[in-house]
Amino acid sequence: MWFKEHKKQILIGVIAVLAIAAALAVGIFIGRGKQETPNPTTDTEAVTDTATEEPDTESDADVSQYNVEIFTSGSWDSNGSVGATYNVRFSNTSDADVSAWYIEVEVPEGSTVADSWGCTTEVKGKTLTITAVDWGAAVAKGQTIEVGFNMTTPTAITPSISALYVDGKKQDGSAAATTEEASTEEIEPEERPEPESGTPLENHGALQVEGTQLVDASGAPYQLKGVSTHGLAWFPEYVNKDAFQTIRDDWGGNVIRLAMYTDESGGYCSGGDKEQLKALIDTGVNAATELGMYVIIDWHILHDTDPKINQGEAEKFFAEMSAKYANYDNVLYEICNEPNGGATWDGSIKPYAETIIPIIRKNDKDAIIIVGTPTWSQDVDIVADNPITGQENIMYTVHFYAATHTDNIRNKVTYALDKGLPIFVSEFSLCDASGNGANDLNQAEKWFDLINSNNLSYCSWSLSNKAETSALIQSGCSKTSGWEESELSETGKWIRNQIRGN
Ligand code: IDC
Repeated sequence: MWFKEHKKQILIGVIAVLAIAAALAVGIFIGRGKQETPNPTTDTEAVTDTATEEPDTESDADVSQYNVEIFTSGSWDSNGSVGATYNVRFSNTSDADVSAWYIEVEVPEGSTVADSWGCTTEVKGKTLTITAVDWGAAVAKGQTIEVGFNMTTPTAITPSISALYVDGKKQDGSAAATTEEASTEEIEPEERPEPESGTPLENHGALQVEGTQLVDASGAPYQLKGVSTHGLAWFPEYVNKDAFQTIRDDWGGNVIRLAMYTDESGGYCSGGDKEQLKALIDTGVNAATELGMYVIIDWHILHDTDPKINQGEAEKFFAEMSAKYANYDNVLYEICNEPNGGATWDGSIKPYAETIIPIIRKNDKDAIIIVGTPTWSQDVDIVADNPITGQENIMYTVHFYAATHTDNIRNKVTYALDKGLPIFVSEFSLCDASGNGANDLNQAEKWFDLINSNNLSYCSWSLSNKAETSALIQSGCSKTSGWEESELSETGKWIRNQIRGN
C-alpha cells in the first residue's frame, strides 16, 4: 500500500510537526520497542529487548510499549510566577512488568518543585527529571499509574517529555503528532449515500437480538453504524442536533454513542457535575430521537478498572436512565465500557452485569444492553464460554485500535461468534490503543472485512477535534457540525467512507 511504502516519509513528516505538537496542552511520549505481536494486553510471551531498536522496515511490526503523558490539572499565580499541578500518566502496554522509570522534561531555568507524590524530582539547568518511586515505580503489564507534583515556573509552560527511561534503558520515543499534519495519505471520498426515506427509527423501530445478530422490529438483520462522542465532560459542544444530523445525512450513520467517563477527571464518580452530565445525555438522547437515530448511553469505566468499584453509582444511574427513557425505542445501554486491570469475567464483570441488567429491565423490558468484556473489552472468547443466561437482548463489546489489536483479537471474535455470542463493536479506531500514533489502514481493512461479513454494529472513537489521531475532526477546525471533507482528519475521512460505503 502507498502508506506502507511511504512510511519513512510519513515519519519524517511527523517529526517535522513536533513543533506544532509542542503547542498541545498534553505532552505524550510513546516508548517504542521491537515486538512482533502488537497486542499489548493479552500476550504472554516475554518482551524482546526494547533497547535495541532496529530501523523501520515495511514488515517491521513496531508497537508502542509504553505511553507516557504529562498534563497540568490546575494552575495559579505565584507572586508573578506560575504555579501548577502536573500529572504524569504512565501506561505499561508492554508484556512485561516495569519496576523503574523516569522521564525528562524541559523547563525554564529557575523552575522549582514544591512537593510531589509517587515520584521524586530534580531540576538541573533546563532539565527536570521525574523519577517514579514507591507506588509509582512498579507498573505491572497492562497497568496505568499516575504520579504528580507541584511546580513553579517563571513563565507558563506546555510541558513535553524529551526522554523516557524504563528499567534503566532509554526508550526511542516519538511525541505524538496531530492528525492533520501527520496525514499524508489521500483518501478519496466515497459518494454520499442516498438518504433513506424516513428516519432509521421510523424504518426499523425497536431493535432486538436474535442469535448473534442485531435485528430490527421486523426481524431483518440490522447494522448500527456511527460514532462515539469523546468524554461528554470534555467535548460537550459535539452533543448537538446539527452534529448528529451531519453524521446521519452526510455520513449515512444511524447511531451515536454518548461516552460518559466515570473516573477520569470530571467523571461522573470523580467529582464531575452529575446534573450537568445527565443534562448532556438528555440533550444527546433528545437530539438523536428527533433525528430518528439510535443512541447508546455509555458508562465509560476506564481508570476505575473494575465495574464493581463504582457499582453503587451505576445502580442509581441506570435506574434513573432506564426510568427516564423507558419509552424510547432508540436508547441502548452500555453498562461498562472497558473493564481492565484485575476485573475478571467470572469474579467482577458478570456479577456486575447480573445486578445492573435487572435494574434496567425493571423499567425497560427489552432495550438492548451492551456488556463490556475483560482486558479493555477484548476477551469475548472468555465471555463466550460463560455468557449471561436467562436474559434477552444482551450484546457484548469488542473494542479494537487497529495499529495495536490484530489477528489474535479477531480470532477471539470469530471464536465467540461461532459459539453464538452477539458482539457489538461499540468503540474502535485505526491508530494505536493510546488513541494516537499512526493509523494502520491495512489492519483496519482486515477488521472491516470481519465486521461487515458478520454484520457487526460499530461506533468509531471519537467525535471531537482533540489533537490526537483518533479524533474524527481536524484539530484546527472548531465547527461542531456540517464538516467539509477537508475538515475531517485522516481517521474521519476513512470512517466516513466506511459508513457511507456499506
Ligand atoms: C482516550 C482519549 C484521550 C483521553 C483518554 C483518557 O482518546 O483523549 O485522554 O482516553 O484516559 C479506550 C478508551 C477510551 C480512550 C481510547 C484511546 O475506551 O476512553 O480514549 N481507548 O486511548 N480504549 C482503548 C483505547
